[in-house]
Amino acid sequence: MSNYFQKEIECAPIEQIRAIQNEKIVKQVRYVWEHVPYYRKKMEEKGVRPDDVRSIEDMHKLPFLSKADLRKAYPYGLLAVPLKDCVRIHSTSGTTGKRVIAFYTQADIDMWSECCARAIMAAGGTAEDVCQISYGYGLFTGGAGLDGGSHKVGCLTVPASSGNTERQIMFIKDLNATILCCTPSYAAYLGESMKEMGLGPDDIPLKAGIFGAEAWSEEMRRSIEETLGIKAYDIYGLTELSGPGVSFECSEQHGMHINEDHFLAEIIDPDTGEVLPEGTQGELVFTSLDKQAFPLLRYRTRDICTLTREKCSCGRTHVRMAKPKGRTDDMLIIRGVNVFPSQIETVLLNNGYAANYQIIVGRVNHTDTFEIKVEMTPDMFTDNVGEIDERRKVLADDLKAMLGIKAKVSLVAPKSITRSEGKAVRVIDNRKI
Ligand code: DLL
Repeated sequence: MSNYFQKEIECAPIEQIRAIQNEKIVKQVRYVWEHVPYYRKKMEEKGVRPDDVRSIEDMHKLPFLSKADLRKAYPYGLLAVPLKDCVRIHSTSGTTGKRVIAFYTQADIDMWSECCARAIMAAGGTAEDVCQISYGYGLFTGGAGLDGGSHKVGCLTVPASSGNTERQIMFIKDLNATILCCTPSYAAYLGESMKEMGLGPDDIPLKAGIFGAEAWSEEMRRSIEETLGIKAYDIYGLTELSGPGVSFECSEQHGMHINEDHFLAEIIDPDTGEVLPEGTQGELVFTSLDKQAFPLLRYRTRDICTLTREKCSCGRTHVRMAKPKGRTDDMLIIRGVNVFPSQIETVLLNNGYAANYQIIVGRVNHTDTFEIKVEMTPDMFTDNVGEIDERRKVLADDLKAMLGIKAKVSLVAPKSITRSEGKAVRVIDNRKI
């Protein structure tokens, strides 16, 4: 059985993809110039006109858009169609400053659903499947995006949304859910709760999970796959570009194929803005090639990753992005050293811990303090203080080897760190800088 939603595009020769992109970019740049005065002004400031962009080779001439631009233009400044042509908005959970609001026409929603349908089929989904969507529904794009994809594939869609963990498990069992969509941290929590209820992987019908919206490591993938008895697929996206489904993993589980007929990716040096060659790590920049309501050209995602065009044995030809390593704004600079939460997660999982941890950063006498609170698993938990301290020392050493700086490590009781039903909150930065 085919696991492509649109094989002719997903597996098209690269020349054909390039031709599609070249045709679309010329149109899209002119469209934005004519309909988005905010971006037109940026182009004028840079001395670029639509005629200067004849193919994707000319992308570098265009100005970048950043989250700051989106905030400045809030709420309607980047809208390219009359409001009466929009049918939906979604919004980021933005913890700082103004939220970003993205607008969609019906055509934008259809394109987005197709991207998510490609992701579901790549994970083995068919019309025979029951797809339980446990991403939040509402302003967050996770629920609505995968819901649209699930309908396109023809799965029986269970719009469970997030929360109410016992009910989630009951639905999985009673409705024979075969595909689960949620954040990886919530998938891990569901697994943990299942164990507590005395349920193992053989007691549930799930075969695949489509997990994204936050960074997660290979170790976390293996742990979830084992607990739930599934194959776990990564999915990436962001509200500004539509939501989940900008890219997705195939059965190779080796990078996420970017839906290149809709989204053009570049990697840049985050400091200089210079475009970097394939394979080099840098900041991911996206251009939406055919969005109508909220078209973004050269949007800086702040996600750090690499791209590869190496042949993929699944047959898809679209460029793959590595799991984002973190975000430029997630990256903590502690005593001058760059620290990514994902590095800590890798060490924890390699040492047999679950990924339940919190990073607490502060500043005392102009020096950064750095604490990592880590939950023990129930089988590690003991009242033997010496044993716990021994364990703590081993972990502290491994963390220091990975991060290059020393952290105060404390081991805490199972379940004492608050669980998230959506994206996990890992970092508490108390420094006032
Ligand atoms: O998180 C959209 C989404 C929903 C993606 C469900 C996948 C599944 P935002 O809330 O706007 O949108 O957050 C976007 O989340 O720039 C990344 O930093 C991060 N992110 C999303 N997917 C992944 C992933 C949704 N698979 C921001 N791995 C992005 C790592 C991810 N980070």
